[in-house]
Amino acid sequence: MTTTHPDQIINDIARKLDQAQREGVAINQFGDLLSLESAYKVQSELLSLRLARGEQLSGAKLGFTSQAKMAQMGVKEVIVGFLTSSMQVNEGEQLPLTGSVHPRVEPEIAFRFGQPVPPDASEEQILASVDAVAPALEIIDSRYLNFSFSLADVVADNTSASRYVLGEWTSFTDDLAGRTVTLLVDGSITETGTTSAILGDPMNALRAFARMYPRHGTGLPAGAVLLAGAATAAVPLPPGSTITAIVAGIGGVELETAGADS
Ligand code: OOG
Ligand code: MG
Repeated sequence: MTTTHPDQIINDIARKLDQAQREGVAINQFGDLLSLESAYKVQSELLSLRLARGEQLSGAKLGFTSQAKMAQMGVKEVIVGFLTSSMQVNEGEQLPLTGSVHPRVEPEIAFRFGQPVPPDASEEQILASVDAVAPALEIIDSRYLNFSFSLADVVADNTSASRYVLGEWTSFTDDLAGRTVTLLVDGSITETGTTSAILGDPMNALRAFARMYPRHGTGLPAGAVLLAGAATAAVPLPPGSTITAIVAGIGGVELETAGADS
C-alpha cells in the first residue's frame, strides 16, 4: 500500500537520491513505499537541496510523452521534472561521464519561455510565453539499480534528469508535428522517430505541461526551457563518443563525451 509520508521521510528519501546522484552510486528502488503525491514532494525537496548549493532553476522536462519511451521503461503516465543550471552542457563542451551511474541519451525538442512564468500562470499565459524552439539532447541517468523503477520512483528521482544540451534556437513555430528525428552515435544512425511520437505533436506536450503546471510549477525565470520528452527510445551514452540529434527543419545538436580514462 502506498501512503503519503510525513516531511521527515520525504526529506530522508530526497537526501538518499541526492547523494546517489552526487556520488554516482545506484540505490534500491523505494517501490510501494511512495505514493505519487509523496514522490513529487521528494522531487521538490531535491530542488531545494540543489538551490541551497547555488544552482539555479533553468527549466522543466516531461517524461513518457512517447510510446517508445513508455514501452522502453514500462511506465504509462506523463511526468514532469525540473532542470537546473548545472545540468546544462554547452555544445562543444566535452562531457565527462565519471560520476554518472549508467547514462543514456535521447533526442528531444526544447521550448523556450521568453518571459518569466509566475507560479500562478494560466495555461494561456504559459503557451503565450514560448518564444523559441530548438533541437535538444537529454542525458538521463536513473539513480536506481538496473535503471528500473515504478512511476513514483522515477518521479522522486526527478524523472532521471541528469544533463541537457541545446542546439540553436529558432523562432517559435507551432508547426512541429511530423518531423523526422534522428539520433546518431559517432555518425551512425542508432534511433529514428518522428516528432508526432510526442503525444501526437510536441505542441500537445507543451499543453500537457501547461495543464500540470498549477500542481507542480514553482515559477520559471525568463529564458527557462521545457524539454518535451524523447521521440525515440534512449540509448546508452558511451565515453569518447559524439552524439548528434537532428530534427528535420528545426536543426541539429551535438554532444561529445570524454574518453573513459579522463
Ligand atoms: C525517465 C525519463 C523519461 C522522456 O523523455 O521520456 C524522459 C526515464 O526514462 O528514465 O525523460
Ligand atoms: Mg527525456
